[in-house]
Amino acid sequence: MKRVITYGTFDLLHYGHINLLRRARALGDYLIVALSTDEFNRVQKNKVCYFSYEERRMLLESIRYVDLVIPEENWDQKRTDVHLYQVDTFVMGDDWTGKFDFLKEEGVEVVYLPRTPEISTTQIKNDLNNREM
Ligand code: C2G
Repeated sequence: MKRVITYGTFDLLHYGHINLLRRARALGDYLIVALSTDEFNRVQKNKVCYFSYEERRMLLESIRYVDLVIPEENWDQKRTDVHLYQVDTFVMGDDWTGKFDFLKEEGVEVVYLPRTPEISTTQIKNDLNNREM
């Protein structure tokens, strides 16, 4: 059983997120998503989410590619998470290329996948705001 993990906020879930989750799951047999908590988003990621952690968790758990959702509470838990959850492969979008290579020291394969270029949560918010004007 090859176990894959990825991390993120996944607010206003969109097809770019789904493209990432689908490809991450295809790298193994089991996909864990570490979902940024509201506190982590607000205090350390400077992100204000439209959906709460519980709402974002429910959405992620309804996706066929996702097997388990766990909380991401800080930047530093990855090194322990990969052992706690017996992870073989760590996956992130390529906007993070290089940032998590240290996980190779923990015996984990690190994969950065191309982002879906034309969509983002920020883009959605901006487009909706512009339409209202
Ligand atoms: N993503 C993507 N294509 C997009 C938008 C997002 O492939 N158009 C990917 C990102 O690269 C990331 C994942 O979807 O791998 C989740 O995106 P975010 O919710 O924006 O995650 P982020 O804020 O980058 O949090 O500790 C790591 C952080 O929690 C990552």
